[in-house]
Amino acid sequence: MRNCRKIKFKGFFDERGGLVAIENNKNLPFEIKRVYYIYNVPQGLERGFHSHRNLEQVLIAVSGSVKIRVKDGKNEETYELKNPDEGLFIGNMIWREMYDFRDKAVLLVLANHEYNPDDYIKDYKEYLNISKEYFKDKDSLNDILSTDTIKLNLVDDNDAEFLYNLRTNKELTKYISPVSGSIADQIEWINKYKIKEYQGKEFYFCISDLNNEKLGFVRLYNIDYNKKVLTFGSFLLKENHPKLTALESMIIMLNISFDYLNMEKVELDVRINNEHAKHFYQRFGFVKTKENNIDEFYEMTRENYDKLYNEKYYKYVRRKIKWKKWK
Ligand code: T46
Repeated sequence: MRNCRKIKFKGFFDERGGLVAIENNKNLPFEIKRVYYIYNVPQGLERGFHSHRNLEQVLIAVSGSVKIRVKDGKNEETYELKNPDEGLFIGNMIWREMYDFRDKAVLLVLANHEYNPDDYIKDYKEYLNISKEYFKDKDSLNDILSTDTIKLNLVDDNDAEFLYNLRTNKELTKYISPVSGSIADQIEWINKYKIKEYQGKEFYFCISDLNNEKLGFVRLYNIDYNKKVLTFGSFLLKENHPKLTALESMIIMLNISFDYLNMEKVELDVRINNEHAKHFYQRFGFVKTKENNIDEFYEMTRENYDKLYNEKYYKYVRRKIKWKKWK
């Protein structure tokens, strides 16, 4: 489902009850400009039946429960909100219908804009036309993140268990920091990451094969749009992954960095004793720039990338996609 997802808030629970705190841009992807709530909805009545051109909101059932049917013009999904420590982020261009209000439901809504009646699209046919156009460009992101053998998807809650399994695997995490805690902690971590993703500060991908078997993860972070440099890392593949997975993932990451995010340089660091990774990056065309007692630092410039792409990488992905610029 595009532009819509559940958010889990951290709850503080003790014998006195629970407390959830929400702060702009911390555990909420935007700044709150308006708060409203819907309550006393007679049983069986439905509300909504519209989309917003620009407005983004988070809906929370602070009491009782409510179901939300959302549509993006192509997909449809139903979410049930019944816990005050979870919310539903609904971005712009999403059709919503709220129904089945139960148990004295109070639906709290946090919105990133003041009320504006012109922002509503209330006619479903009109919505379908506008949303089709709107999502056309956005879809290209997922369409091109694939080769003949793998595809990449931006990480979400459904990847938490796999992420947990890989990051608690001692062998695999010899050279990166392992995680402690539980799958629930990974979900919370992913939720925090999603805010950075929304702000264009970081992109974390789950790599899978074309049968949807998950193979690993890779991340672009420290994205600096002024200096046009970012860091590549958190590259983790499960044991016995197909032979070309690392190479193909790397090529897609560089394609995104240079041709979508418009970077001039991609940097990475690797533990000095991680011979396998060092060898891989060097063979791939990364150039070592410095080292300290713990890490070696490598970089790939745009010039180098363009050259290597045509000479070496092209045959693996067979196309270099010119992305629309992010910024
Ligand atoms: C949405 C869903 C989740 C205002 O005057 N100011 C406001 O900020 C809002 C939200 C509404 N109104 C007025 C406009 C209507 O005369 O309140 C009346 C009821 O609003 P509406 O029929 O739009 O309510 P819902 O439940 O169908 O939709 C509301 C929000 O409008 C909408 O943005 O996403 O909740």
